[in-house]
Amino acid sequence: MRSFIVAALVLAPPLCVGSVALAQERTPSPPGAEVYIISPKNGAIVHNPVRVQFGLKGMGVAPAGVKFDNTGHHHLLIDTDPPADESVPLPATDKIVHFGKGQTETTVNLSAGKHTLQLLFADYQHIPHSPPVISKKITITVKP
Ligand SMILES: [Cu+2]
Repeated sequence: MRSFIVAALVLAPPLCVGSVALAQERTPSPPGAEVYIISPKNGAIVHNPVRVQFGLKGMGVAPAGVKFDNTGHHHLLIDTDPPADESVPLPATDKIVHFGKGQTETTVNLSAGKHTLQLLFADYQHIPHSPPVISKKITITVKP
């Protein structure tokens, strides 16, 4: 019992420090880091399933949960803008798709018509780096 209390006291301070640091310090991205959509190209007319290939320069891919300098994992933004608050973990929605296993491509099925695609890289906790590593937004047209 006594040792349990001691352990709790020892553990408590680092947890507090960690949560404060989380709110203030984002994982830095190295200068020149770049994420981009290899394919499809901006303006492409495509059919389902749409194969999307992710490009990355100056950083490495690591699975979510694995903390390693200058790494992160891809997020595909479909028909949406990046969240305004980039200091919190990205939500997982139909429009913000996480590739936490370290995938570098995917296939999506989209309704016929125009769609936008954009890649946002984020750290092991799904929080965008500082400065954020984000691709240009491309527009594609999906044929019925
Ligand atoms: Cu993620």
